[in-house]
Amino acid sequence: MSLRTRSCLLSLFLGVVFSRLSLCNQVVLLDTTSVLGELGWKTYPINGWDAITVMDEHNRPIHTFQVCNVMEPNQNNWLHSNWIPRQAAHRIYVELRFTLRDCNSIPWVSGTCKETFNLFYHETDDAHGIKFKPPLFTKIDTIAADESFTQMDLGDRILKLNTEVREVGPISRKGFYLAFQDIGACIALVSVRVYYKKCPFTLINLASFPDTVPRVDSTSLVEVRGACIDHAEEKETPKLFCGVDGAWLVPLGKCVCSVGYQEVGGTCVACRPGFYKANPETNCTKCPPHSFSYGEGAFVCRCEKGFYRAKKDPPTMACTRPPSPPRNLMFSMNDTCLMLEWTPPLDTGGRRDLTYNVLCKRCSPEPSRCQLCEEELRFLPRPLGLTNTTVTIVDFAAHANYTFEIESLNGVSGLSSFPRQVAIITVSTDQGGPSRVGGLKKDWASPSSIALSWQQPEQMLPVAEYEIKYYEKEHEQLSYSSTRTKAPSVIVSGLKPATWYVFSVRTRTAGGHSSYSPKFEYQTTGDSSDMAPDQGQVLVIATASVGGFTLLIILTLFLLITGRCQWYFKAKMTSEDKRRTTCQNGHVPFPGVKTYVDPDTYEDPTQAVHEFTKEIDPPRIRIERVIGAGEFGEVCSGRLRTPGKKEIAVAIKTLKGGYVEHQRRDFLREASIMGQFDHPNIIRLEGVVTKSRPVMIVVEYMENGSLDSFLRQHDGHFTVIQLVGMLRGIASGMKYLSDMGYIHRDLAARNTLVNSNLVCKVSDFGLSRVLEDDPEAAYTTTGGKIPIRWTAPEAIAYRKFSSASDAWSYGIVMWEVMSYGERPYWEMSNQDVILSIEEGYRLPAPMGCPVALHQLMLHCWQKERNHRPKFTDIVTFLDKLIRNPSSLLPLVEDLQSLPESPVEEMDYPMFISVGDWLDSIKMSQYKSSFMAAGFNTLDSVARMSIEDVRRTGVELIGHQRRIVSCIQTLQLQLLHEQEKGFHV
Ligand code: ACK
Repeated sequence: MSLRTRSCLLSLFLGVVFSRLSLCNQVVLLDTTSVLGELGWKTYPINGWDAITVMDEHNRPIHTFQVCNVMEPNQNNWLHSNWIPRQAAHRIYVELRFTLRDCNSIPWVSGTCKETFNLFYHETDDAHGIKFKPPLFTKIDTIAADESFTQMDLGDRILKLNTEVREVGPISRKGFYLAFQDIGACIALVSVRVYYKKCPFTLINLASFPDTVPRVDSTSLVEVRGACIDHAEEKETPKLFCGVDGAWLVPLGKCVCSVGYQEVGGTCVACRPGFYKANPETNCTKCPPHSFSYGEGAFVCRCEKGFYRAKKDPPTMACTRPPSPPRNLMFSMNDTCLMLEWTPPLDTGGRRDLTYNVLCKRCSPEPSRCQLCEEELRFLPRPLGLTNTTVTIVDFAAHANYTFEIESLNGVSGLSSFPRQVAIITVSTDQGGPSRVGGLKKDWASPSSIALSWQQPEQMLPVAEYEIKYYEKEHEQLSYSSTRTKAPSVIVSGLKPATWYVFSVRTRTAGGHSSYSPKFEYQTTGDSSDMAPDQGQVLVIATASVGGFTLLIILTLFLLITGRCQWYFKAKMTSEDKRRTTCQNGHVPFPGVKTYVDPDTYEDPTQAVHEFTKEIDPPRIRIERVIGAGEFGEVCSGRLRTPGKKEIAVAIKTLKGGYVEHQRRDFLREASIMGQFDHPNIIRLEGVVTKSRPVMIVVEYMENGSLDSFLRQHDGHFTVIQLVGMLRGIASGMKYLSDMGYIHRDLAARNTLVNSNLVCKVSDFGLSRVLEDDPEAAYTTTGGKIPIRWTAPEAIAYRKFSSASDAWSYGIVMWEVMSYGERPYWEMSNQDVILSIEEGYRLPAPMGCPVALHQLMLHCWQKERNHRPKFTDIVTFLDKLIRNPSSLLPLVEDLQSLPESPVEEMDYPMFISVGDWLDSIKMSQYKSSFMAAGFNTLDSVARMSIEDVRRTGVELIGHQRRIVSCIQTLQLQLLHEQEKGFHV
């Protein structure tokens, strides 16, 4: 764009009528002041007009024409220009600058003196000169001076310069001549400028409008359509109107910068890398999460690897990925319905359009013989595209094993080549879900309450709670009430006197609900109450069993620790010993239980690898990313395809190149060991790659990685029951290993892996002999490398490793779990740890640790290894705690703050006020909150639910637990008082 055009543009302002225009809207056809050479204009007659050229201060010629024949009559002096091309003009403007002498100022002039001159023009296509004839010319106007001068004094040159402009048009020939007729005036024509007007090139609303010549007809405008500038597009047709005086009028419509570009100072500039513009009407914006743009001018950002955009996703949306699998898949079943329930995936992939598909396989005992079974079953509401986290299945066959895979999907699942992840559950229709409760019996009854108890069902999964349904026998059809308890007993209160009630109970476990027990009918006593003869006794037992149950456990453990109960374990061991037979390693396995074979006993270790592992064809493995580093090489995550089976997620340990033979042997040793195990709490070996490079060990993938870092990342996130559940899993895995005769030697939270369902699995077997890899392992004085903080004293001192030393390590793992990954013995040096253990010091209970668990830890850390619990005892003990969660309520810190003789103290005396009661349970700080919430009588407190406790403002979980457990005792006491009252 020329400088001139730009300056014109500056003077043009959007949306207004451009009244004050500079010269930029004029196209000059002739300007005598800029002609450097001869003008070559002609005069008639010769002695009429004089052409006088003077030089200005820049030495440029000023062409003037003068005439002053005022004394002589009948003057007719003509001056005519050269041929002036019209160019695009339809209407031309002639600007004359001249001086004209006042006749009065000239002495002696007669009436011949004039003060005007005439302006003429002649249109012609012929540019080659004309033979001058006045009649050829058409008069434009008579020109008079606005100012005339009285004296032409060349000394001080007082010139009064007149400027007159005349309009001529329409003109249509290729050019024209101008002529000036003097009829007796005294004139000096100083300059002649001929021009036409145009609306100049301009940029408005990102559109360019070319130079436009206005219409001759002054009443109509020229409509001009603009062209969008580079990288812009029409939003609405851009238009301007060119007015007759060269002014642009009325801008309409506009262009906008195209996608990938944004407007900066009237031009369209490309979006920078990392930015994009998908819509012409917006500005460049930063790429949404999980997407990027490398180049300039991006109109969309590309998704990062592993992330996708569904067809209907707008480019403004973050890229998303398929969801992780559903969690906590559970089932419950009755005779006709099987209900699957799960919780949504941890990772929804960043989308809300989550759905679930249920796939059913029916498997015969031979695992490879599975067939799809969706067709056979009826799914309510349907098997695919579920939006709720539950599905009911009917029409299933009895005595069948169904495996259900629940897959989470979202809008990008179909775009990912990554195999879908599923949660799997196997349901045996023989099993009927959790076992039903049987033997519901009445312990006692009062006019308003009935106490019931029942047998705990024998089953694999611990009972989370019991639900008791009851209704008045007479009003069966109307409604029923229900209550829940964690213990296998309940006091149902608020009943009518002398009324028959129908009760049934069901259990809830991680596997879902059982069906209800058969119905039992019991009656409340009449108002004049005749309590059962043994009622008093029952009450005492009930009080003791609720209030003091935990303490009984603690007491038992205490006796065990002090050796008083050793007979129990010894007796057990003796009977077990009898059932065992000796095998290699001095291990005593159960008959019929597979025994671990040490690969080192093979002359050729490769033989052990062949025997205990499966060789995997490398193309079946897809390595996806590195997740860590092992001693032998990287640990990666990836996928394993097995013909006829679903792809599964795996972890792949690799042996780095350049290894020597003994390193390869040590690396594969872990696989030979792992391949012998098959237990849900032991990491499962999928296979090995030994026949090609790199050598690999492929194991099941554990989504949450190692337990220690997982706990540290989720400090305080889990309930005690969840933590105990994890510990139970580890104990169960260890029981399996010890039953197999395998000694781990490096059991620690860092060597335990956690999957997405919080299932913990014992891992790291290869190093059970050398421990080279464990960063915690330190050299002992006897030369071995040992993880001091986790290892039993006899193993540190004289390398006496056994399942009992594994039990010591298990106690440390318990401590790690309950402290959410704290480092055992904190920053104490290894040497100090050894010395303090020798002196009898043991790790104290972590904060919030139930007494029962710390006692178990202490039990595992007995100096005398034969006094430590066996893993089978640990599993049984933890199962009991899980079945009786109230036994986990007393925390070590609670006990420490209570006076001695806990059993008696837990049996509270009868209080007069709520304040006294809160004082007695060391919760005085909540007195005013209880009062404010209206809980100002002991009766009302006894009816408080956990929600009520929270609502009163008790926020600390430990305090909530304490108050709720004390409310249970209070209820019993009040009941007891009430019953005593009946006797009075
Ligand atoms: O704590 P992490 O995430 O869990 O980092 C370590 C890393 O590899 C080096 O050992 C992780 N890892 C090992 N085995 C597995 C597995 N089977 N599944 C998932 N992660 C694993 C471990």
